[in-house]
Amino acid sequence: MVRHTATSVVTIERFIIEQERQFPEATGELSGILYDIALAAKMIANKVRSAGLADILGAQGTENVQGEVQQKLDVISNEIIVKAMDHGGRLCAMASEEEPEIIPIPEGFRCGKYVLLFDPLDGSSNIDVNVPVGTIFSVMRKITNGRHGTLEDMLQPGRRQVAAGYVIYGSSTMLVYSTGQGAHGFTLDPSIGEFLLSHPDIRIPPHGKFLSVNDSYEQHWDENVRALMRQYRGLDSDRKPLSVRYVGSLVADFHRNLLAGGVFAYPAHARAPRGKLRLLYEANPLAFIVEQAGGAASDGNKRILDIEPTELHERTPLFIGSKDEVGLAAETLKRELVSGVEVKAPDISLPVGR
Ligand code: FBP
Repeated sequence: MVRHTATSVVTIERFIIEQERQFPEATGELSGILYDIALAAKMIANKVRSAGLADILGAQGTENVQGEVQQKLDVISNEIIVKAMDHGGRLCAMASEEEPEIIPIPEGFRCGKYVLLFDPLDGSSNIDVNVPVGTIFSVMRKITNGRHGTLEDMLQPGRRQVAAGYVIYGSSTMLVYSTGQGAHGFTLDPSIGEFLLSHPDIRIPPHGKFLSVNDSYEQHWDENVRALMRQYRGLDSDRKPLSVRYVGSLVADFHRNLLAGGVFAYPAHARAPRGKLRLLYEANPLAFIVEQAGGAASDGNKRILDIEPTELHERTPLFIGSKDEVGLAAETLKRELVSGVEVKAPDISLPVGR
């Protein structure tokens, strides 16, 4: 495999082909899916960039299956991805945060051997205030017989992903993805409309600098979570305090911590007993990326990628980022704490990222 540097002028298409060449049995279908996602990302970036000028800011006036108000750009991004992906003959079904049910491949289009799960525009409630938003995607191999993909094909544990990634629409537009051969970042050069390799083989620092958490939920957290947050802040321990950074856009918070080191935490709490973030198209793809970059992801009790999904839109608590801080989360949250005193400490080993 050619070792590129950040200065090599390498388009994402060329990089995908070079990675594919390492698998003589590859058919090119997965590469085709990644091309189409890159194309959809360019189209969404164009909409997001000009959102303030075109009448596409604000709410659509509808709610999605999560009971969230859909932003106009949520609906537009969802349509762009479905239209970019449904006719390539590589997918047999899709699932989106914005759609209650599985999205079938229309009759008349060939069905392929993969399924795509995606969050078309993560953090969309931030669009109107010009805060970075993102697209998150996950690709799984079809496991059922028959032409069309089914719920069973979607409900696979994250460790079975064959590719995953995200796009961040921030000061620049970046696409970060992995097919299990490291995590690589590409920056969109708007002057030529190409994603160029800018961050080859991303490695997340093992010890974090930043803590991303919405602590307005502190009153609803249980004692373990409070104990964990105190440690992240360097209280009750000799740990160096983490600096708090919270944008409220998962992709933006995750991306910062991936490059600079840190932990994003969205614990379960009394009002959200299963957390807020969705397992299949938010936690799983980002967990795949962070492990490929040497980090870790846990729900506080289990490795995210080992969770066996049971519902299409199920939620999960999420602790993701630098290995040391995620390890501390698993260690602290597994402790039995009775009125602040530890009563039992189980074995907490987390698998080491790539
Ligand atoms: P969606 O916009 O895709 O529903 O994402 C959920 C999200 O906005 C994340 O991006 C973000 O991390 C989180 O919710 C913020 O939640 P809260 O407002 O409770 O802190």
